[in-house]
Amino acid sequence: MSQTIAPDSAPSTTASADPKRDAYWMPFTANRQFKKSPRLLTSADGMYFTDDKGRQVLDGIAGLWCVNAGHNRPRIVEAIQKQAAELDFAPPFQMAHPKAFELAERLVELTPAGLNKAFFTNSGSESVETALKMALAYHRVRGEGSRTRLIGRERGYHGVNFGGISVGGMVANRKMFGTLLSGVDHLRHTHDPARNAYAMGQPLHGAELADDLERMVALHDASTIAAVIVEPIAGSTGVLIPPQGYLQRLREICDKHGILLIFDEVITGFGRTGQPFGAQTFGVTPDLMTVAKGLTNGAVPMGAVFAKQSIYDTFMQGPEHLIEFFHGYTYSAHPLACAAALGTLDTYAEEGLLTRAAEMQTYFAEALHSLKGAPHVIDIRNLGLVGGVELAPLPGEPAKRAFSIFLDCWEQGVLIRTTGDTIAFSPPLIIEKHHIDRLIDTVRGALQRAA
Ligand code: PXG
Ligand code: PLP
Repeated sequence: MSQTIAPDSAPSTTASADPKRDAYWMPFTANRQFKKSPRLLTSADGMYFTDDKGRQVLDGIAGLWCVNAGHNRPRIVEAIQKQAAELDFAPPFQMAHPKAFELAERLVELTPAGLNKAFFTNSGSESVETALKMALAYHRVRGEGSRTRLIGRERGYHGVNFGGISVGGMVANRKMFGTLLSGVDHLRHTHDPARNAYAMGQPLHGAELADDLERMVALHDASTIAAVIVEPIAGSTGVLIPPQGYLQRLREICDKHGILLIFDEVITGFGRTGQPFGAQTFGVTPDLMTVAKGLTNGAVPMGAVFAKQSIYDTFMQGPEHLIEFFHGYTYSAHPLACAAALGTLDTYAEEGLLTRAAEMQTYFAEALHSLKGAPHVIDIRNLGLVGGVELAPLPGEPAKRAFSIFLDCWEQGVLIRTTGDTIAFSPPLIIEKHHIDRLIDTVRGALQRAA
């Protein structure tokens, strides 16, 4: 007999200690373990969270790579409060509200030259779906509808929707979900500890890995390839900094073959690398660029896709009364999100935060690299205010050692993030030297205590 799904009336076998914690199915979380010993945050200010026991917890990861200006910033709080009382919602299709236009104008002053059109979404995942669809539709409108292939990269993270996991390269995020989008291929990732371990900033070796794209052109023919999507720095899969010359090479090959280059700047956007966008730090301009997270300082969900003028212009053909791009979200350019983003941009501008990572990166890099030689550490990677410390895995138990470091740091009042056996740092850009010292010293202590 085939297995059947238990009737809803069957008693739960997974009930948590506290029945009030049963209903919430948590994302990307070990639900049963978490509910037995939850970690709850109840408020936040500046560099610190407060937990439900009243402890102060230093935020070493800007929430989840998003709270770049630190928590509870007055301009953002006021903007949201005011907006909620003034205009709660405006339909985004065939209608608009003034702040959507204002925000787009403000944003394209910050983006790399040429990326001067902004399309709004509600998350990084939606931004990725939007950019992939723009790329496909762009070629089709131009009369090159045979360009349907999308190229991603191993160890890429592009959110969790079907397009994003198709071009993404995190195996755990893909393997449960069937055959995904067809016609997708992947470049090799650039992680090469044998040649690049403990590199400060951009590693020396690996520009030639971009030539994988030439191999794909040889295999599939350029006339079938629409776009390549990469993160300038792969964050979620362990902080992989692009080798010197790699992104330039990718740009050149894309240009040679008429392939669009998409940078997924959901993590690298809004000051993380020392310039407003990674594209500027690395000196390579993509055709489409996805952002989210730091756009509103994490305060209201919002994402965006920036497109080159020429891409936008390609869509603006045909009768003027017809919709040019059949895509959008109920909450695209939501008034609360626009208000939060405007408050965020004001805060970044007033405090010089979009270039502050460049000022802090030497101190941060030296502190981070002082962990070389600490127990279990096998590589350290950094750029701007992003850091990765890779640990040797416990034999046969990948990710467990790093997670034990995460738990130890949490006990010490410091929030870090681990992915596989890499500890990731991405502190708010307001971080001061004494916070960096505490962050690194706490991790050092945890490494010394760890099995
Ligand atoms: N692209 C990139 C490059 C990202 O880093 C997304 C897309 C998806 O964004 P949303 O807003 O849909 O989550 C991301 C998100 C981690 C971690 O632990 C990183 C992300 C999300 C969750 C965990 O590093 N980045
Ligand atoms: N599902 C249904 C039934 C809907 O009507 C809509 C939007 O109207 C959606 C999904 C998409 O929702 P959203 O626009 O918030 O992504």
